[in-house]
Amino acid sequence: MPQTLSAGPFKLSLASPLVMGIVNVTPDSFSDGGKFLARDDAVAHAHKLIEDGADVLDIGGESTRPGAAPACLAEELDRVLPVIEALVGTSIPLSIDTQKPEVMAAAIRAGAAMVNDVNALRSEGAVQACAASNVAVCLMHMQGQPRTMQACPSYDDVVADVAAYLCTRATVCEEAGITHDRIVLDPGFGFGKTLAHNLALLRQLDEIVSRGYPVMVGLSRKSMFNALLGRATHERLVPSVVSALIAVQKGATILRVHDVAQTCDALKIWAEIGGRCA
Ligand code: PT1
Repeated sequence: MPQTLSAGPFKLSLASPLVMGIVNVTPDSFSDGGKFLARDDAVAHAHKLIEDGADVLDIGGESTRPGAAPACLAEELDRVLPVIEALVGTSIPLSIDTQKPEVMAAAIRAGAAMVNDVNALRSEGAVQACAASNVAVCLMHMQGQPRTMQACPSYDDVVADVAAYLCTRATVCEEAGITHDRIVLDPGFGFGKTLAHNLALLRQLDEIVSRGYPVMVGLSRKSMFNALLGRATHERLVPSVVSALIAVQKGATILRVHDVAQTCDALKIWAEIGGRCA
């Protein structure tokens, strides 16, 4: 079932998987350049990811990795808006990775075509902020909050629970006027999940795909590869690319990754041997 994702002015074909490149705009505590350097770095990195073959860029100003503390609104706006403004003229759609409705609204005004929310638009006003425009939305499953979510994740049946939650959130969005062709679901690898939970979600990703919405996955460099393989962050390229390809074989159509060039290589091989593209 080849689908099209409607994201602002873009109609994105999902007949072959899309690669979403990650652009983090969080200040590097080791540099003296402060926020201007972080901005310039982010914009330069974004151009590199486009050159490497990214189909979409995901711009985020708040870390959501395990243990991370929330960013304040002014800080987050100050990080992401100049980067969106600098990139909005480029050829590919921009996604804003945020949980805050105010950041969503400002990013949409600046030209973002997609909202990627690890909180699945549960913040007060988030659904409305997206419904008021024609952006695509990615609804991700998370148990708990980033700061404490890995303390003791627990599910009756992780795949069934995550699928049911995502469908409920999609229904809320559709009732608010966000049409089906603007909605993407994401099981949220690493967000309140043990290694066994993450592996069950990857093994049975087709069950989430079968709900009829495009599925995005973010596996890139995550600590599940440390739990499984004992690999430090900089040693997770191969596991990340391999897992992304497994996700694609199970029906994922958007891959949120750091390593765009290598992921595109994997997809090229897969397409050449007849991966589901027709
Ligand atoms: C994701 C995702 C995201 N991940 C979507 N957005 C992050 N839609 C940010 C670890 O275990 O998967 N999907 N936005 C990054 N978050 C994490 C979580 C980073 C866990 C690292 C880990 O190492």
